[in-house]
Amino acid sequence: MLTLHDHPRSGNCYKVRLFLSLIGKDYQRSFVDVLARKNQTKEFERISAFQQVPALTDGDISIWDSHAILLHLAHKYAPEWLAPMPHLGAMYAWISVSTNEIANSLQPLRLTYVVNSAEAAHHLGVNEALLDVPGMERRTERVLRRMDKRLAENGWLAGTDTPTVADIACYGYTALAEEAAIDILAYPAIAAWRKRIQQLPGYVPPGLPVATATQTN
Ligand SMILES: N[C@@H](CCC(=O)N[C@@H](CS)C(=O)NCC(=O)O)C(=O)O
Repeated sequence: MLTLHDHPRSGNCYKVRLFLSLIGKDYQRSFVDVLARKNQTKEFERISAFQQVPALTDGDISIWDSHAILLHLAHKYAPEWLAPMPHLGAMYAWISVSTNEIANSLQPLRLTYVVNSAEAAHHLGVNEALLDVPGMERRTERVLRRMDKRLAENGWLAGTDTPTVADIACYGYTALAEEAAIDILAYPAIAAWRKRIQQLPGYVPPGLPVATATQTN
């Protein structure tokens, strides 16, 4: 049985919950209350080197980082979600957009709306006075414009006929854009792509009642 170390408000965890559901893989959920800093234990560090969620336990293997988990799951259980040549490079490039451009713009911007600025600064590892919200807004607009341009030309980010793990990686926080006060209708190709993802068999929306989770840390 797979175990997902999870937090219901985390967009990174949502990527993994969504993908597990899309590929029809059963798993159990272990709630790690990162907002209450219950992740800062030696026990959790053995599973997740940076003590962050998501982390996945698959038999003897522990994997941390949403993108590493998506790739592990696709390679092991759902290879149809990996782009073939000549689209493989584009798949990795868009996964990289999720790990860098989105993780440094929309993801922290949304965090500043979801928790107070002192908490956001703590989780981002910066002094509260240095929390650069206008910079996050500028970077968010830039990455969404680029994604919109790509998706106006291709139905899926890797340029394939069917979605790949790159779409799930980039969807995680794009699905939560409204929580960062973004009007997604300003990006019509992204809005249409979000609808296509929402129509995939097995789709689950972001967010979970905390009560459905089991606290283990
Ligand atoms: N690169 C990682 C980032 C994971 C991450 O930022 N996790 C956040 C929740 S979304 C976390 O666990 N924060 C708690 C902490 O860093 O103490 C991924 O893509 O999964």
